[in-house]
Amino acid sequence: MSNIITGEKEFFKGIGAIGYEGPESDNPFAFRWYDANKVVAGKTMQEHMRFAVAYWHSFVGNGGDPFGEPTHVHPWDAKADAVERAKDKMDAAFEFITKLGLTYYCFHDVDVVDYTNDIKENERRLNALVEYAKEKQAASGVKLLWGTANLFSHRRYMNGASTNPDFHVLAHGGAQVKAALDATIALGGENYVFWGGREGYMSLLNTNMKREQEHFAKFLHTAKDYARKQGFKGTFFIEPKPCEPTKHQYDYDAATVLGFLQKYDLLNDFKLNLEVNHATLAGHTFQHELQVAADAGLLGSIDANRGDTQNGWDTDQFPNDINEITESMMIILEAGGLQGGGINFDAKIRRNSTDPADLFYAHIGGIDIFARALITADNILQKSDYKKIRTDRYASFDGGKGKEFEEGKLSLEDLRNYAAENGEPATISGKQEYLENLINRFI
Ligand code: XLS
Ligand code: NI
Ligand code: NI
Repeated sequence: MSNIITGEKEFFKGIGAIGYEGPESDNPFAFRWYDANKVVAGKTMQEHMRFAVAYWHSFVGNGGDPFGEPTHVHPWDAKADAVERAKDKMDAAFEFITKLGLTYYCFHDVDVVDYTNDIKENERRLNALVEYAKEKQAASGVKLLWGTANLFSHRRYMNGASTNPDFHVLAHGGAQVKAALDATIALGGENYVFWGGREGYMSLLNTNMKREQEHFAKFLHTAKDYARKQGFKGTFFIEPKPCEPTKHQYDYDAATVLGFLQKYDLLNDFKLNLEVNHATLAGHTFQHELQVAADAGLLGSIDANRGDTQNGWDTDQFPNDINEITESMMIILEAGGLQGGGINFDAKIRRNSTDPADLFYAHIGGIDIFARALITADNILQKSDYKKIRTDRYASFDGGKGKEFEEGKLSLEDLRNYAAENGEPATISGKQEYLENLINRFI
């Protein structure tokens, strides 16, 4: 838990600390499942989840869409001076996070404070807010889960940042990453994220894909070497996403990034930050992405949200699908947890959710879904025959010729002879519906 801290002004008046009240509670300002200190599968809920509030969606996003002007007019955005305005925003952020009783936040450089086109002025602004954040963190116990740099909004990045065909633009990306790394390190940030928003292409006709990907890898090495030299011990995360804003992004999905990290010798320092809506845009389930990462030892962190099954873009809604999240928590538990990361709500309230309370409802719902899913997933793994059914499907490889095959002792002729001697295999059910029912039974 963190102490509630407000600035000179209270931004979320009338809403106090959100506490655990249990599933029977009808208080919309309470957790029904998330009980931070409750122990599940050997760890407290807080240790499992490490929930983080995303600065950009919660305190910067304004509800504007391609068809309409902002609908969220933030009271912390009033002051004329950029640094003073940013301090108000930080007051609001820490008030919100501490009222929810959470212990982490995440930001892009430009979320913390507005940037100009002057690198020195940007560094001055960010430094001022880093000093302010240090005080807020010390007073509240809230920590930085990860920092990152926004290398996709400014017009100079329209053709990418580290994959831009113009070296001058790449260098500007480097300047921003340096300052964001310095800020992350100064604040004791536990991880640093690279989401390649425009690292990809709109048209292959004007793109040298091989050269761009080599630049991307070189850029990551350069940033990583700098951070390590400054004493950064945390993990770097790559966040896959297949498309949007570019037509094709190089970090398409977990499997693609795994191949990239392997090819460019980045596996020692980088893991994956997986986002639900990015998985579905790539044509996968979130569970698939988690399993790919877990099997490669790269399951670092999560950006929690959900997409809309009727829409083909990143709607970043708050999670509320209990089946999806329960199956995800089963994979995370079986993998031994997230490596270094946590669960960051990369999700935004809808354009027409305009009450200050809506931001609370959204986070409370998302937090409770994960907490309930954690309990359910642990029950399924501990108390059902789920694991046994899956293990038994592969029993033919546990001994005899199947085992010899796994050990590389059989030739193609051996396979042929085994098949010829043993006739037609029996049909063996995959029991999918049984397992689907089992999940629902425990929910
Ligand atoms: C956008 C991404 C972004 C990253 C951080 O789709 O999810 O928010 O998480 O740059
Ligand atoms: Ni994200
Ligand atoms: Ni996203």
